[in-house]
Amino acid sequence: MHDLDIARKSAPKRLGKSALNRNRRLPISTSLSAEVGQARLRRGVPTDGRESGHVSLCPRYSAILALVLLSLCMKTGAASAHALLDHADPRVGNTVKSPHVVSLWFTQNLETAFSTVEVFDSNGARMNTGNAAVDKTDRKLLRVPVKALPPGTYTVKWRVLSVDTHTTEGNFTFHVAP
Ligand SMILES: [Cu+2]
Repeated sequence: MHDLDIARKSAPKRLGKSALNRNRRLPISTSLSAEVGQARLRRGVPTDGRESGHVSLCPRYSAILALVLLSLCMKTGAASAHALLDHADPRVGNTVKSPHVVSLWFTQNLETAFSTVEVFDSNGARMNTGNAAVDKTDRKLLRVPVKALPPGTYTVKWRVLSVDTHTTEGNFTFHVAP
């Protein structure tokens, strides 16, 4: 599911600037050859000044490449969790006063355009007044405004696209106290 190829193809389009910078290093990490070091030299990437021979650069690049590979493995491992619901407000299963907004926190950053939350009453009537939006500063947070909710049980259905391009969905209920 989480091969590096997918991450490499999709990440630069979807991730922020810092992630882009990280991903520029990806081709190097996937090719453990001295030619890569030479390519970097030709492109004017700063070196330690020992331009005269790539042989002396190899151990240095090998160490860097090993670190990049290691961090990639760790990133990929974390990504395999997909975006799952971490917690919500109102809390899952809790009884609360009528909220104005339902907030859901996920385990991964979300893609705004493809992440939805809908709130239904026990008759299946839609109670959210607009579309869910990912918070601008916390992309793990998805919020949806709701009508004034009479006492009862409400079902929250969510479907999210995380930045690792995987879609997950789920639902939970909360209660509004009489
Ligand atoms: Cu995933």
